[in-house]
Amino acid sequence: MSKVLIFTATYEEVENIGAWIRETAKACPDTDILIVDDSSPDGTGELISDLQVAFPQITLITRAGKTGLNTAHVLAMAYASEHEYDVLVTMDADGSHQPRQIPLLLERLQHNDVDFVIGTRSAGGTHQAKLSRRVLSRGANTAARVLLPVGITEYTTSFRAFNPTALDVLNRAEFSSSGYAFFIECIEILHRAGVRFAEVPIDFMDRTGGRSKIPKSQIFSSMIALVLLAVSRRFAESDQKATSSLRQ
Ligand SMILES: Nc1nc2c(ncn2[C@@H]2O[C@H](COP(=O)(O)OP(=O)(O)OP(=O)(O)O)[C@@H](O)[C@H]2O)c(=O)[nH]1
Ligand SMILES: [Mg+2]
Repeated sequence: MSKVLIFTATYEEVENIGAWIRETAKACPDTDILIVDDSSPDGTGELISDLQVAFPQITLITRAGKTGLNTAHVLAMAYASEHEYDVLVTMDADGSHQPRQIPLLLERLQHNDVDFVIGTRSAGGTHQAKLSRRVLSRGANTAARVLLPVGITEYTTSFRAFNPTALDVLNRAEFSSSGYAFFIECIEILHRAGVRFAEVPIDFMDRTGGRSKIPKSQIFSSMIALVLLAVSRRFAESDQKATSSLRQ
């Protein structure tokens, strides 16, 4: 039996977190849940604390203030390794990722021929969010596929499952990007380390309630970060070629 940890980060998700907890506990009973809340002013943390009575499998880590989604994910990866989980599942808590689809990712990872699984909104998955969001996701994923090909269709969504091999790689990594680009950089780091990938189709929805926390300025900064990652890959590849021709 694998020891699984399901993680989400919250900032002002009081309208969504109750449903997320109930649906996650229903989809994966007896599975531990980690939530990192950044002292949401809307009372998300207090609601999670109340729900811990009915759902004792929840660990809540409260940070002093809004510190970013990327650092919350870094914290969860370190936590999963330190507590010796066999699998870490990460996802958003706003209703975009469906807790009932967590078992799809777990089943794929349990075949043991891959170390990392990502839910894809292409290749059999669906993207049921509003048009502007679909255009944004499609644009970012197409650019990533062209600039950083790794054989998958999805780079940006945070609905993912990692085994300890993948977690070790990411826990040793030094990230250069934040925001959306952080999720692309994770894929690039895993790819360069030779980690084995798979994707499973998921159904992605618009957030159920509340509002987006990711500043729109991150769209531009993430595109720059993507280009920088692509340039760095080209340098790494030419370094490798130079080293192997010196050896011949
Ligand atoms: N702890 C923490 N969680 C965050 C932070 N920023 C975003 N989140 C959470 O990360 C998840 C994704 O953030 P969203 O605001 O939904 O970002 P998005 O999916 O790009 O935007 P939407 O279009 O509104 O869905 C949600 O569960 C947020 O509550 C943060 O700074 N700290
Ligand atoms: Mg969202």
